Amino acid sequence: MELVEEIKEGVIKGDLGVETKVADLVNKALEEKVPVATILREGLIAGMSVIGERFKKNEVYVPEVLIAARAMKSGTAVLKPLLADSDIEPLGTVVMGTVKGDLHDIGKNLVMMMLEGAGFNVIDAGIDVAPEKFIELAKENNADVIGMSALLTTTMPGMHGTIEAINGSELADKVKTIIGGAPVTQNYADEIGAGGFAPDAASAVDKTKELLGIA
Ligand code: B1M
Repeated sequence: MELVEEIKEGVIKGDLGVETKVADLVNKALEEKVPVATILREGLIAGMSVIGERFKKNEVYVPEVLIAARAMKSGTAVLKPLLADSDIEPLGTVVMGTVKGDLHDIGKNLVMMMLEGAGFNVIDAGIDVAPEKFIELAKENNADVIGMSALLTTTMPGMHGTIEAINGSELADKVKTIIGGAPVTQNYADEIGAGGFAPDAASAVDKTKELLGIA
């Protein structure tokens, strides 16, 4: 099998128990002068997007996604120093956090992994994130998108508060917003004026691309 295809398969299968397999394959590909962009796009990102599609269709579940993400990260860690010197631009920058008062982060982390896997630069704002912090991080990192997660009906209004704060700031025309989390719906997103809603981590990638006009 071609090396890049092996990297893709390595991400899909995950590196459970063979911690460094994908990293080794990436090193081998670099030795063989496979371009960094090819390794990233046709190997690591392609593998993660297969997992994303399977996750959307309930063919795989959270553990498989976590294992694939770990394999992908071991590969991107090898590429990271080279990416800075290459002309590969991230698809965009997303600041992602769980809204104020809410400490749930499993779903948020999955969304982040999928976005990273798709080629976005993702800034982790963490949990219990106040509107001002979302805005500060978005400014600092010149973000294109602010992503908010909420798992409690009582913290969902934090999304509204953050969107209002964004609309009242200099980011109003610059930053798109996307929201999600178990109690969140498209109706709620429409009600509070969010740019987009996604029901799961893989759809969050599709929606983020759509918001930024990326095919
Ligand atoms: Co809490 N909790 N919890 N909890 N917890 C829920 C959410 C709850 C439904 C349980 C229940 O009562 N049946 C309930 C909420 C009820 C409600 O408001 N409707 C609840 C409660 C009440 C609480 C506490 C208040 C309990 C207490 O202390 N009395 C407390 C609140 C603490 C706080 O946040 N202030 C609390 C605490 C906790 C733990 C700390 C113990 C733990 C969190 C650990 C952690 O996250 N590090 C926890 C957990 C684990 C859960 C359950 C069991 C699982 C949540 C989860 O991780 N799901 C949950 C019950 C349940 O859902 N079965 C529950 C898996 C995750 C992959 O799914 O986060 O939905 P999810 O993410 C999905 C999508 O929603 C989407 O993509 C993800 C992947 O597909 N998505 C996005 C998520 N964010 C997105 C953002 C996007 C797009 C898509 O764009 C930006």
